[in-house]
Amino acid sequence: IRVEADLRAAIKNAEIVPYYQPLVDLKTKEIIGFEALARWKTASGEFIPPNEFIPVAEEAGLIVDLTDQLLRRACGDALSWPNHLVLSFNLSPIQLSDRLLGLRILRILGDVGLPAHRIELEVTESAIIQDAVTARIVLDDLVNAGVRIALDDFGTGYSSLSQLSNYRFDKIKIDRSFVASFETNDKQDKVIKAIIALGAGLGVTITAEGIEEESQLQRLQDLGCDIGQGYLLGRPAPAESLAADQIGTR
Ligand code: G
Ligand code: G
Ligand code: MN
Ligand code: NA
Repeated sequence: IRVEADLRAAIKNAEIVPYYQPLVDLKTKEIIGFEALARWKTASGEFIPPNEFIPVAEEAGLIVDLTDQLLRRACGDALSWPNHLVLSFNLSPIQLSDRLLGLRILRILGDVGLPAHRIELEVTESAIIQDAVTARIVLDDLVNAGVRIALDDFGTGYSSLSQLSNYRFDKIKIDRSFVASFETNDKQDKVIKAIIALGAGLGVTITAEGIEEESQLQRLQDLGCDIGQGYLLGRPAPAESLAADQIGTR
């Protein structure tokens, strides 16, 4: 556990940066965008994962500054990509109970000059349930401006299908725990199949996370899953190492 002072310094020195993992269209195999994943590289070269420092940032009241910095940087990086590529950015549950969040995000987009339709925000169901009134205000601000919303980690936690009919999501991301076990578990396969059917019925794009094996990719393609993400398709990488063939037109 890092102390608040370390984190404060890391933010001040911009030691926490977004890495990018490709999101791939499973029909065409084209990259359609990247998910930004925060990475803290300390002066000693050690990597601290977001699961460790995001909660500390939230408790120490540093999440607003950290998010501001990461989002500005990610939007700046996305500006240098071809226009059709989308930037996907994670929001943690506590952030959705801040009713100024939407306006702050829109201000950053405006400052950087990234059009709202090029960004997608990943939220979880539990985040929406925690403070439903505020979450709706925030999401409305964003959606009205043209930002897209993805429901992340779908199927885990206190998931409630009511969120799907209460709010208009553009995308559902099937949690990687389903993908990890679905070939060896026939019921899991049926669950994934049902989620894909749900997406088709609602007109919502389905992304499968955590694809590590060729056989998983093949099965997801057979089931008609729209988008894939995972180590097999590409690991999270720093902006400067996104290869020209990744962000170029292929
Ligand atoms: O990249 P990794 O699998 O270690 O990410 C772990 C968790 O941290 C994931 O749940 C991811 O959504 C979250 N995360 C990654 N980057 C960010 C970020 O910039 N902001 C927030 N709030 N969460 C993030
Ligand atoms: O909660 P969220 O879906 O935002 O977190 C995504 C996390 O999953 C990131 O920490 C990312 O590094 C991780 N991840 C991405 N692809 C794979 C994969 O193929 N296998 C595993 N185990 N983790 C992955
Ligand atoms: Mn995510
Ligand atoms: Na997820």
